[in-house]
Amino acid sequence: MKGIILKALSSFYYVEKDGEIYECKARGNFRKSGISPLVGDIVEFRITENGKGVVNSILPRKNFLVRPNVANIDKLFIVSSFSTPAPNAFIIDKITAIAEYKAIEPIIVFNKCDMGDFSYWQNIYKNAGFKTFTVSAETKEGINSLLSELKNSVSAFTGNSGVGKSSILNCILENRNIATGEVSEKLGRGRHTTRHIEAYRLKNGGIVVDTPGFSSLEYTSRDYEFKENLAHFFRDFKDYIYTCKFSTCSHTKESGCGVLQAVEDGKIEVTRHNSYVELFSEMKDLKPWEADNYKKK
Ligand SMILES: Nc1nc2c(ncn2[C@@H]2O[C@H](COP(=O)(O)OP(=O)(O)OP(=O)(O)O)[C@@H](O)[C@H]2O)c(=O)[nH]1
Ligand SMILES: [Mg+2]
Ligand SMILES: [Zn+2]
Repeated sequence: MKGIILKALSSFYYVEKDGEIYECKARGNFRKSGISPLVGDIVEFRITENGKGVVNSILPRKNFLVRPNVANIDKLFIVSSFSTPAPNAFIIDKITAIAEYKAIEPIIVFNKCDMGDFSYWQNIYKNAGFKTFTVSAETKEGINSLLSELKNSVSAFTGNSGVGKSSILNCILENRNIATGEVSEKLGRGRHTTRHIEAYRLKNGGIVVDTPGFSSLEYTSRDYEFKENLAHFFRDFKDYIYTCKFSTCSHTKESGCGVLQAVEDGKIEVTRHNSYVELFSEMKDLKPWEADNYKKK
C-alpha cells in the first residue's frame, strides 16, 4: 500500500492512506541505507496484525530539506515576527536561497502585524520579487489570503522559535489545537514549543507542515553545489550576474561588477546583497570533499 507520512515522532511514522492513519515503524534495514523516512514522503507500507504498520520503502522524492527535515515540498513559508524575535534579514535570505536551490518556492510571512508596521520589510521582499504576506494570528488579519496560497499544494512553515508558526496554523485549522508557547522577553525569543514535525490537511486541498523553530545559529549549509552557484539563488540578482566585467566575478567587491552596480543604483536591496556577501564568506572555504553531499556523488 502507498501512503504519505504526516508525522514523525520518536522512531514512529504516522502514515495516512484514504483518511486513515497507521502508526508505522521503518523496516529494519533503513538505517543501513543512510536515508530515513521524512514527513512528506510517499511510502510503500504494509499493515501488521495489530493494525500497526511497517514502512518498506520510500518513493523517489521531488526534493527534501535538511532544515526543516521534510520531503516533497512545493512552498516554504519563511515566518518572521514583529518582535521577540524581530526579523533577521540574513536568516530570511539564507533560507530563501536554499529553497531556490531546491526548486521550492520561498514565501515570506510577517506575523504579529498587530504589534507594529512591517512596511520596511515588506518592501524589501516585494522589490526582490517574492510573494509576501503580512498577518496576525492574534487578530486574523491577512490569514485568509495566506490560506489561499496554501491551496492544493504541500507547504512547510519554518522560522525562529516564537514567531507564531503554530499560532497561524491554529487560525487556519478547524478542530485542531496545536500547542503554542509564550516567548521569553528576557531571552527575546521563543521556547521551542513545537518539538516534532507534523503535516496537517486543509479543507482547500493543501497540506501544511508545522516544524520546530530553530535558533538562528544552527542554520548552516555545507552543500558544495549550493556554494558554487550561490548568486543564482538570489532571484533579484539574475538580470545582473552576466553583466560583470569578469566572468569569475564573485559579486562581493570586484570592480566592474554588475551586481554591485545594481545595488548602487537601488535596483537590488542593500540588505539582500549584504546577506549574499555574508553567506558567500561563510561558505567560501568549503571544499568539495568537506561538503555534506560529497559522499553521495
Ligand atoms: N501579538 C501577537 N502574538 C502572537 C501572534 N502569533 C503568535 N503570537 C504569540 O507568540 C508566541 C509564540 O507562538 P507560537 O505559535 O508558539 O510560535 P512558534 O513559531 O510555533 O514557536 P516554536 O514552536 O517554538 O517554533 C505565543 O505566545 C503566541 O500567542 C500574533 O499575531 N500577535
Ligand atoms: Mg510551534
Ligand atoms: Zn559581479
